[in-house]
Amino acid sequence: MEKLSRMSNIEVAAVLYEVADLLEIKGVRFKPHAYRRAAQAIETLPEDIADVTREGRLDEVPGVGKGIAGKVREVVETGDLAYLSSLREELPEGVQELTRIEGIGPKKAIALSRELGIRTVDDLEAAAKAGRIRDLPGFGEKTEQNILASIRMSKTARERHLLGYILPIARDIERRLSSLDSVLRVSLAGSIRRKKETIGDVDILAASTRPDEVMEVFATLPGVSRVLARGTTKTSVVLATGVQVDLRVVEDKHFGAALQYFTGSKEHNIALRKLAIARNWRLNEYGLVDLATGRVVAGEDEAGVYRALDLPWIEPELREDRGEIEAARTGTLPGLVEYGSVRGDLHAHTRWSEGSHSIEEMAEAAQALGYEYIAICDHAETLHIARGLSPERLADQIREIERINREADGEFTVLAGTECNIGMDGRIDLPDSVLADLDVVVASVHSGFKQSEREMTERVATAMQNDHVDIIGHPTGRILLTREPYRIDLAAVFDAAAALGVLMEINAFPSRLDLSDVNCRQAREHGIRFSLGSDAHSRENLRYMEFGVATARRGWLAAEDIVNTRPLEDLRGVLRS
Ligand code: DGT
Ligand code: CA
Ligand code: CA
Ligand code: ZN
Repeated sequence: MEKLSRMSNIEVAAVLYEVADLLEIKGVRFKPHAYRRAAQAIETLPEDIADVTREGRLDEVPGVGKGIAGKVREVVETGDLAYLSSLREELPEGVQELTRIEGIGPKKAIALSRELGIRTVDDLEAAAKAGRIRDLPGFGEKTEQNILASIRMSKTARERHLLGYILPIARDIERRLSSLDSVLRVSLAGSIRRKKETIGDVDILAASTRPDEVMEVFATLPGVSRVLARGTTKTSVVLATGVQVDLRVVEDKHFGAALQYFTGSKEHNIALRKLAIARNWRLNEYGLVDLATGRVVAGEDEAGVYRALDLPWIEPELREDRGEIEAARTGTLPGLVEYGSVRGDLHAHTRWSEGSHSIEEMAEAAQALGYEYIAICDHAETLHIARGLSPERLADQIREIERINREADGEFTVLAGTECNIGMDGRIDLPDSVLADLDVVVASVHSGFKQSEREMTERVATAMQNDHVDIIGHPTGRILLTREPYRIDLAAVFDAAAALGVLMEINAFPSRLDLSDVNCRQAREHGIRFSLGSDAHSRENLRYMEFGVATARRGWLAAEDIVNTRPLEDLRGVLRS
């Protein structure tokens, strides 16, 4: 007898997340954190939360205490939570939606709702555009402008998704499809194959003689929440995470041409088509056809399409019409850094500051990834929100790292590092005597983003004057889909860094990817060398490195441009002593 409703782990977690948000809006302390922790645990639980609940094992789920366990049981059994409904009723209408806009806290949201009757982001945008917000006490003209800027960012955020979060999901679908007997070939296509930093939708291409069967499996995959359109050549679905996935099924003989076409970018395809037209050929998703004779020149495999146009195959990451076709034509395509060529991670956090795992756990995970070394770069003291280390604690950490290295006996090396903070005046928040004891010093800006371009440029340049600084961390401070880069004269920073031998980080954390692909390419022209860092806050995060490599590849970088593709001894030679 199945009495329980079948709430998925994600649905149960969503209820707890909303409770956390509402408690936070109300100004309740500690409880939001507890609800969020429980939601995270349930979201990533390998078992079905409904089973765990039924078997009375909720106390085994980390972060689920007695109080929250009762709530979880109610959600699982009834599909609802009375506590959540009452929280919703307590707040003026619209407050929850408004607080999703960066810069609008609970107080502002309540004022907007009460004073101006603003309930939705659309209301808010209209009011800001009409200049009706500036006169509210505590708002002003500048706030009104900031609100409009934040709304613009949040609109893009609703339409696009971070590569780092979507790629594993897309690969999972790819794997499920490739295991079908009816599928001959399958590949990701579109921006996700080009590894663009954000993804509008996921495109997948399959070759099959039985498209109906493939579409049936696809439309009923776990995680599909809505089928938008269903056909034999194209089916579009929306996943629970809100991302749209398009599957196209073609005949095997068209697979190469279709893969080329649906990988894009659109601009790359247009440039490529020009080469075909110049030969009186036609290039589309079915193939490359000689219009004079009707002969099919290519179409079965993708490299064949490029070969027929006298081009080498072009890596998907380069297909943005940024000169790659010209480079291919003249044999000057860069030899891109490979995904497997990183030998160590130069930016990882541990439990010593805001990370979740010990130094040893991080080292073991890094070794399991095939690395030779990892640099532990916890925050320094002034970053209080991240529980930064005092010079004394850092000295303790260095001793701990020395002990671990003695035990590892050369099999693997932990580098002692820091991610120190660049103060408003460019000063580093650790004394030189401490910096001198470290193998790797990453210096980053974490506050004061509103400085003028001149001040910020000066600030970073001052930091680089400190001989101990090896790397500038996440050099533009952007948070994808949330926060624009701070104003800074990158060309000036790159020139100074190249002269001083300071490295620029490519921070691989999915929401950062900083430097960006375009900035990497620009930096390289200024003679910059790069370091790749995952900015991992847990063992699992070390896998983010892939997105940093993708960014480097999209920035036309080779292995030689990136210092942590080198063996440890070489790397030590590159870091400033
Ligand atoms: P996205 O989804 O916004 O991150 O970017 P894409 O590049 O994945 O774009 P999407 O999903 O609209 O289309 C996938 C690919 O299909 C695109 O990269 C190139 C190809 N494509 C789509 N529409 C057109 C078109 O009108 N002309 C050409 N030449 N190619 C197109
Ligand atoms: Ca797409
Ligand atoms: Ca698409
Ligand atoms: Zn940082």
